[in-house]
Amino acid sequence: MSRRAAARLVRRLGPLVVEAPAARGMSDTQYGCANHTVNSRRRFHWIPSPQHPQYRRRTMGTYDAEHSANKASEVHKRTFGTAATHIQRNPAYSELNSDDVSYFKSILGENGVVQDEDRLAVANVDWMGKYRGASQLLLLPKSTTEVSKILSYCNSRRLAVVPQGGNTGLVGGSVPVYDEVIVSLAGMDKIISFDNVNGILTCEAGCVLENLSAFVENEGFIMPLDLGAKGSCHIGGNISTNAGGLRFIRYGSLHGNVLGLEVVLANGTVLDMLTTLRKDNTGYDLKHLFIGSEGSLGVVTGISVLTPAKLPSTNVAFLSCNDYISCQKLLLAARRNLGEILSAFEFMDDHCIDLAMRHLEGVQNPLPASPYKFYVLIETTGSDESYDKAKLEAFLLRSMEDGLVADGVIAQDISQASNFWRIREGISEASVKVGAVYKYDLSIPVEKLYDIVEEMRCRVGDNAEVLGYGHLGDGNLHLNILSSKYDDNILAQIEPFVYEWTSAQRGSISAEHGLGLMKAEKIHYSKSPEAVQLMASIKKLLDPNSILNPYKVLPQSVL
Ligand code: FAD
Ligand code: 2HG
Ligand code: ZN
Repeated sequence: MSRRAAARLVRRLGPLVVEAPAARGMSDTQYGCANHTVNSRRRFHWIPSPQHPQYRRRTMGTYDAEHSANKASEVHKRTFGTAATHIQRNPAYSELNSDDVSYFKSILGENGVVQDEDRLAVANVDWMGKYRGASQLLLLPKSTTEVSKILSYCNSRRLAVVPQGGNTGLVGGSVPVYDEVIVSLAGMDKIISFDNVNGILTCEAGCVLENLSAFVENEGFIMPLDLGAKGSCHIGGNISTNAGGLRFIRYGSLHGNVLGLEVVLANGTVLDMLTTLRKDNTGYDLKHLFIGSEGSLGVVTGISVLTPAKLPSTNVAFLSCNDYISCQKLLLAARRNLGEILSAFEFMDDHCIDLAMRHLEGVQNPLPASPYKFYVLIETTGSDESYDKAKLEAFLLRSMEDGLVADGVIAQDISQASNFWRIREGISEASVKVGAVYKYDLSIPVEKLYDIVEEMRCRVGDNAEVLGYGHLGDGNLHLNILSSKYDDNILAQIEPFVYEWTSAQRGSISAEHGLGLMKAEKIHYSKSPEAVQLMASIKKLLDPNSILNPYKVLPQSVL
């Protein structure tokens, strides 16, 4: 080990006061344990969403076509997501009338039927303030039976429906395009049971992820997924988007962790697949059709999910690297040397750090203002405090010695760990503060993953700022392109190039956010015509009147 490298790491390992825990509303017992090991996962924090009046005020007006979206019969020109897509309202759908509203009141009561303009305005716009519909009705069922009655009625009347969870989706899937009835699962937020021997949670679809995390942590378990939107997103929304997030590298996909689902089909049929069995090979495993189908095949009402045991020792390191090749080598080294305790490997470029420092309140760069181009957040979670910490420290020293890590710091308490995570998780939030943001969520082989960021920088020049970050351990890049307002010329620099480039690498144009409205017409960049055709057949079988989440996921031409 070079003496310089060792000296730097030791310096960084010294106390680094970011913020007193009390100042962030934490009790002393929540953090700080022997040997500086962070004993708990990072703290939850609130992510402003458009539901919040403060946020709404700020985001309104970023969408250039917003005023034209108010009449059900207009053609929408979406100039942000996909090059000037024109979407025609499908005239086969009925328009809502007063008899419909009376029927919904008869099954849901007055409180379950929302026509109030302010509440509708919130439900009609997505988290980024980018996609806006013109629904006149928001329904709030409280049970599976009520969901079933709503869908059975909508199907017979041919009223289009958009299922909505926490409305944090990033591809325009959770809001209406025209006048679709919004069916929110927010009223279905009960935990049904928890098996604390096997760690199996059964709950309703409208439970907020953060609340479920708090519940299972109290029982000595953790949710298998975690993401920056945890304070608002619902588990039903997570399943419907097959959300990946920050624990994917350790616990894998929801396809592996979800044990059972209850789903209401378009015609109101309740499909009870809410099993809690670990193994069940009786016929086709139908739940997988609904995981990631973005509300286009059915409404998820109940979930059973496997929760891993909560382990006592967590460590978080924030590191800088001089170049992207070092990040790649570090990932390989982390897999080899941290193996069983590695629980996150996230990367950000220097543009992300600058943005986070500019827009996230109370956040500090753990490393001195530096010329470094890349930053990596590594988390380990294990069962032996001293062993885990020693292992991480040895790994970091070796990585510095090998020149993979330029500088780094290990969190000394939960407040510091929380600050490190806040930077990574807050990039998305910071990105929407700039004005306009074009978001791409790509799966690309790790060795090529940063090439597109650099190419995109050359393409857009000074017209926009390009950020590259994401779940490096999963080969998932978040490419964000920021400008002060949505602009067709910028969009023309980005699309279709970004899709063509990704397709040429045999990557995916949606690693984890889904296709929604933004990429419904782009699926062919990642799927063969035969696969798309089979998807269309499944859609027609399960939803022959196409009432569920129209204009989303699949191209109009195949439906
Ligand atoms: P919504 O946004 O309400 O809906 C998303 C889609 O699912 C829509 O198509 C909707 O129709 C459908 N849907 C919702 N509920 C149901 C239901 N019960 N039945 C049928 N269909 C339904 N995603 C990741 O994968 N990884 C991340 O790390 C990540 N981080 C994020 C961080 C931030 C700050 C934000 C704003 C978003 C992030 N996302 C991430 C996007 C992600 O898709 C969502 O946050 C989340 O999974 C969506 O849940 P939701 O309840 O908000 O669903
Ligand atoms: C994340 O990993 C999310 O932070 C959001 O998936 C990414 O906003 C984005 O582009
Ligand atoms: Zn992500």
